[in-house]
Amino acid sequence: MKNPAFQVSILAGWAIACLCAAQEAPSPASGPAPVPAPLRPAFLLTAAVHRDGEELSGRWTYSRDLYRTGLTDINGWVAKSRMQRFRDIDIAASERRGGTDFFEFDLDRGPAMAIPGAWNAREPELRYYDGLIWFQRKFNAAPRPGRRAFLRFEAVNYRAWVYVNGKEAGRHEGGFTPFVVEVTNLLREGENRLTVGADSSHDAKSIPTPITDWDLYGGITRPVRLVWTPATFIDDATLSLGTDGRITGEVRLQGPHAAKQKAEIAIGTLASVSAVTDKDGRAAIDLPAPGALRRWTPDQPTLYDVRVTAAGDLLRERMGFRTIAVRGKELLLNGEPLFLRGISLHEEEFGPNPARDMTAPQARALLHEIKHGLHGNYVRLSHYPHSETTLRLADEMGLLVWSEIPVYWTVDWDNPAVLRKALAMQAETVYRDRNRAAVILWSVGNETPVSGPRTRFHAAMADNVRALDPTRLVSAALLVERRSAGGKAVMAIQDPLVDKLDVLAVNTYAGWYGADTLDALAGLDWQLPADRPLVLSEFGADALAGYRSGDRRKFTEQYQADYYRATLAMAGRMPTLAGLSPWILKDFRSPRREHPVFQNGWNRKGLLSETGVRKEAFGVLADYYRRKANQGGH
Ligand code: GCB
Repeated sequence: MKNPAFQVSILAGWAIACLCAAQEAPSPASGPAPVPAPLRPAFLLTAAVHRDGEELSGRWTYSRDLYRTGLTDINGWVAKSRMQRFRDIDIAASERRGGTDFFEFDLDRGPAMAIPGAWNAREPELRYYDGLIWFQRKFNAAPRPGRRAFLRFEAVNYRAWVYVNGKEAGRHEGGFTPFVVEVTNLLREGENRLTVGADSSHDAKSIPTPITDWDLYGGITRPVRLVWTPATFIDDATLSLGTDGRITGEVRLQGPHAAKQKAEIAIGTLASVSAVTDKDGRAAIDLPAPGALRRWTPDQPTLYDVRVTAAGDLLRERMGFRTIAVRGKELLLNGEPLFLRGISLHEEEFGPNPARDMTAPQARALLHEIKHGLHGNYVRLSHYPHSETTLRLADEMGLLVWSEIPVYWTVDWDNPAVLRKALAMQAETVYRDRNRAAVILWSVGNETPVSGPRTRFHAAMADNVRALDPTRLVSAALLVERRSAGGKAVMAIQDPLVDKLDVLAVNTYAGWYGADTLDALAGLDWQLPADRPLVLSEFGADALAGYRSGDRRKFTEQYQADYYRATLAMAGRMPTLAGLSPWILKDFRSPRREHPVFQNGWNRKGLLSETGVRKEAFGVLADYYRRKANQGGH
């Protein structure tokens, strides 16, 4: 019973659905990429954790759907299986009637798993499941007169279909960014049925493609929250400190009475200001930074309670205020030189079976190792937006952040629809995190081989992110080219994208991949643009914790430690070096890494094993950062 015409219409419908989350952006023509209009999701619900609502975490029942039946029996074409998600079957009543109704995918009686979290870690039989699973959670609610109800998903990897009481509420594509669907008119008194299809499969047009170096991690990986608002509500509020000493930002209302409302903003007890919304419900904020304002720094990460009131609604945030800028080859935090003592991090908690369930204690433990174990002040959150919990903790604990979306290795550079996806992901990330003082760098890509279409794609991303947020710096983790000149090995950045970047960043693995020995690193000559700061966004070598030999054998702890010594010595000869984020804090799951003795499904470049055991190289980097920190500055 295959119906090809119908399948095409589903795909077309999907493409439309992805785009309706954001306004259309122009696609790159040949020649220089145009500056696209900033994209804005329909609803943001900024600071959702502080809003009136209910977490829908807990046990959700589920049903695997390897043949994607739930996506092929819509629009009137009836497959043999009966999906519950749009039929809203009362199974208990059916049973009372004698159990004669036919249906499959019985989500009421299916197995259950803890949500949030990736299914791959929940059941052994789902370890390498890559496809569609339907989840169901029932909750009690009652429509509230004059109030609106929303479901906010912090992340579903990679695509999501959301149904409430059998009716579609929304769809989303992108595994690491939040989305909001309004359910005011779908809720009923009493028990409500929420059904979510989560599809982990990636393809040539997804971001990322299936070619990565991290685990599949499918599912509802971050919290889901039911949020209640007044009919007219504050959807978003943002503030930031500029290098001109002023705090600027905006408040956005949504709803029938969003225009001509007085919005009042208070920054702790230091300052308050008011502004009136325009016809679109937007009020611009501009005030001089109060004299007593304490600047946010990694050493003193001061956060203020920010309260925004308008139209009877209240939005609460915790915000820090700092400036970030570049002066020649220097990075400046609050006008003072900054060296980024960092490390890269995947979103994986400690333990032998991570589920990407980033609770506050889990995130705190990881960030604590960076801040207090390594003496760091910076973390590269690779290769996708990490959980909001992690970002809020970085603000609170004082760790600067590099943020990126998974435009990684390759994507379909020539495809305007893929570019629109990337721009929408960027927008979702920026709107989510722009109130985090910790975030200083937006990266537009990781290790993408240079070509015309690729550079135009990244250039459009760089323009987009600047338009969305002019207050932060733009970077990308670039590939470095190794050449021979006059018998010497020369490392150089040959990439036209540098013109679009404030901060240059390169990943270098000389001494691990490739032919260079560790001793050769001392002779590598780096040719770098002199006018911009450079960050080594990655370098690293695998080591199996506890594996030692008397020599420099690969995969030993000594090799990794010597690799760090040699690379840090090389870095010391780079005149524009402004920071480091070696690869990586801890071992992480990757189906790409199948060495049967040393890896077994884990990338072993961690300075910590998967359970948190420190390898020798941890001490090498910690000593280096301790000395750097003692030299003063941030
Ligand atoms: C890289 C990638 C990172 C990999 C790493 C490796 O350059 O950016 O995602 O995991 O190398 O271990 O090779």
